[in-house]
Amino acid sequence: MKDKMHFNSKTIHGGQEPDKAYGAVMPPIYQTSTYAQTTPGGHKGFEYSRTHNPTRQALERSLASIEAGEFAFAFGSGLAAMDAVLKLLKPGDEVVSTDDLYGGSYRLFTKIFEDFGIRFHFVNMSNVDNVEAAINKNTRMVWVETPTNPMMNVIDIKAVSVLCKSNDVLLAVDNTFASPYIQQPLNLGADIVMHSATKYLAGHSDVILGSLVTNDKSLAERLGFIQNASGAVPGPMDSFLTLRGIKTLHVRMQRHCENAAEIAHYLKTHPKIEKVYWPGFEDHPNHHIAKAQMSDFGGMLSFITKGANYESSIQIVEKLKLFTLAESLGGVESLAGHPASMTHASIPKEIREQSGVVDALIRLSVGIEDVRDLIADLDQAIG
Ligand code: P1T
Repeated sequence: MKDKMHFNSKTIHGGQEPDKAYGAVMPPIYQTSTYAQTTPGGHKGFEYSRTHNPTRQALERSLASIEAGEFAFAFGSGLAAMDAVLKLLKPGDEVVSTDDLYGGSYRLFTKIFEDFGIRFHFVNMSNVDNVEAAINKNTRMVWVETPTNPMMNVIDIKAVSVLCKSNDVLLAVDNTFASPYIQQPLNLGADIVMHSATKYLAGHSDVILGSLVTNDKSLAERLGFIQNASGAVPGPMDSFLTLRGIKTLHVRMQRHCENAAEIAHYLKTHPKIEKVYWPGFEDHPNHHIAKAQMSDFGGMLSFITKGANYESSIQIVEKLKLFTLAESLGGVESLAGHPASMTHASIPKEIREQSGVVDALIRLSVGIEDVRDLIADLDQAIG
């Protein structure tokens, strides 16, 4: 029965059983580093919390269920999860990555892993031919972020996966912006799906956590080994909070999507707005792919006001009252950000501008407040 559940039941029940000790409906926060053994190796399945912890295990089972995967691993942050994926590689290996992606991901690739002899090619994946052109005999992995942060480009996961399979290349997808409510990359041919669970999965801006899910047993064995050997695991409290967040993912996402759609349309017809980046518009370059691979368009959007520059965009985000000026996204409260000086500041200006992350760009993470209040706030800030 539980195997056949629909998504909106999986968020609540997927992989979950009442706790074996006392029947607690929510898994207890097993705040322990170690477990008593009767004889060396004689234990109840847990020996040390870097390796396994019952609260983290409950979260990992939930993550596997909602991403339609078999094996899941939780990490201390989204970047720690990415770090584990990159440790599948060896010096000399090459990665083809989305050119428009979270600044911290770009920094991890270029400032850490390039020093270990891994080469990254950043390409515009809105056109899948660009991925094919960048693959060579050393390519081991394609890294896709879709929708992209912050330009909201949409990449055809299925088409990239066909390309990866024919070239014997791993496909990893950062599903943070969409969430599994909207898009399930493993079902579209990805080998690994990664999340900054800090965002929509946990959903309340109160935890930093990352996750990986795969259906491939040998990849799972290697990722599990890396998780334990490198040790970037989340604690039981953060695992508990993320698991609690997931239980309302579907109802939160529905409202995030509705509110973002309304705000996108409001901005598009606003006389002071130059451009709105949101995949739900029919004139979005990959709207047809978004419609095919996503069940809705998400809670994120970016925009530029007419004649805007660095200073005028900063003025707008400072004027907002209900939208909080902050890094991050995906929480119940609305956030506004200025990518050039905040989330994407670690990407050199000339490189970020090539993918559209100009000084005038403003990014919104639309929360689940009453949308009339959010529009009133934007109205007074844009003027
Ligand atoms: O912050 P952390 O949990 O380590 O996740 C990193 C990360 C990875 N992938 C994507 C698509 C992300 O957006 C992030 C984190 N992003 C922000 C903090 C932000 O404001 O964009």
